[in-house]
Amino acid sequence: MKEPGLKFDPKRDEINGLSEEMEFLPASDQKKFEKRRPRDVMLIVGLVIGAALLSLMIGLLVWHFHFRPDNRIKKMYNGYLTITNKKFVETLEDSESKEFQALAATVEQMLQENYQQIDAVAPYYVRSTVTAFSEGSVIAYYWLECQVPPENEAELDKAISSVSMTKYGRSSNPDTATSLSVTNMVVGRADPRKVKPPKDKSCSYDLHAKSGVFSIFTSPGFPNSPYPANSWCQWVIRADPDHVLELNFVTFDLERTCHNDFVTVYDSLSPIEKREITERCGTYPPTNALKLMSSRNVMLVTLITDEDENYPGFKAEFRQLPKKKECREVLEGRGNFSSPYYPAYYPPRADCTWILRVPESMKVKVVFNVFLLQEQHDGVCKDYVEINNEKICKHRGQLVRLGDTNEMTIRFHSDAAESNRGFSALFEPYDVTKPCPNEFACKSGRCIQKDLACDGWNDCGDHSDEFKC
Ligand SMILES: [Ca+2]
Ligand SMILES: [Ca+2]
Ligand SMILES: [Ca+2]
Repeated sequence: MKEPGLKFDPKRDEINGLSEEMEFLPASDQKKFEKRRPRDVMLIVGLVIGAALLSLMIGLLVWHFHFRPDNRIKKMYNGYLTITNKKFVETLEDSESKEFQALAATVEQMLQENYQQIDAVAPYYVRSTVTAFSEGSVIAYYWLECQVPPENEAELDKAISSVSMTKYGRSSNPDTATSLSVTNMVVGRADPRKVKPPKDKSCSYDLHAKSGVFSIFTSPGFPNSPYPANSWCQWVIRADPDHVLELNFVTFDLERTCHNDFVTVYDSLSPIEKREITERCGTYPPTNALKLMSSRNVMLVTLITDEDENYPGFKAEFRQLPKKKECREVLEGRGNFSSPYYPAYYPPRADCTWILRVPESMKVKVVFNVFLLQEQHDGVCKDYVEINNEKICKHRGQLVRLGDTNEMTIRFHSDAAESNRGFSALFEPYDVTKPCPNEFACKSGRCIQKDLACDGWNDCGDHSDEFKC
């Protein structure tokens, strides 16, 4: 600014002007006067252009750093972590309590410090908000908000899902009273439709289960009016420590298209996909009621609806049951067994074993009349029944297996998300010498009518009735 300012010295100009006036008038001197003019004009024009260019440059810089259209998009993640050096107290269930707010602030600060240490996250990190706590020692559920340009989105997703806070375990706060030991961090990208502002408490309910008796809740308006359009409702359900939750939808009638209206149940207090037990829409009659189980003492139910076609909604009942310490049984002779809590959906993270024994001269034959497990992803069974070292998660029709001896071990495993109805099975002794009296014996151990053998149809399921024809 200084350089052009010097040239355009108002004082000098004034003097020039004065001298010109003093030299005035004789018309004959017009020439001299005229001679000076173009130089002044050029100077002014030059100054104006210079000033314009300068302000344009400044303007561009200001725009670049302050007003450039912000293409960053808001991205929400959610998850939970386990704090091992804090004890759960009941007041932590109430988000208005002093204890809740103090611990939430400490966790939020720890999350902020940790996320800001990660190069791939720090530029996009906005804030963390703790929404709930539950037992074990203390589990904190939270939302994580980021602002990221679309081109960096995938990279951020990857960075966040691979963060393990065990590595960044302690808050750097030197005050040991607020230092947290953190393990078991689970976090994932939130489906934008399932994001509710963390502090929004509308249509949000906190419930506590009782033992033995069922408590009830319904979708808004049920049964007098359909649920409202554009709802986002949640029910936070808790049980006592060392209990699990049973949730039954007594009535369930939602729009048929799950993309529009849906209920999601989580094995967590965060609506996190990795802990989703199931997502349902449509209708479930009482004869095929939807019954769900949690793996711990918490469950989250959400109802999300779109702008039109509102249905009656649901009525649900829930109660708490003592958590089984071990899922292992030894059964002798013949009998029935089923996935845990059948016909309720099996709980996530279940591992059960059945040892089946029949008289020594016999073999064990097991028949699954119902077999509905989470289907495999990428060729891997997430939930499965293991028989004779074979992991099975999908089977059409009756599943029959024969043991090699008079003892058979059956294992059941479910992972952390997505449950299904499970299985119902029976076992009995199988006499190798006369396996199917008056019937045809399939290789699998299944018995079929004699006239179904060699009729050109695979009745056994393993083609053994069509082999030696
Ligand atoms: Ca709808
Ligand atoms: Ca599963
Ligand atoms: Ca056949």
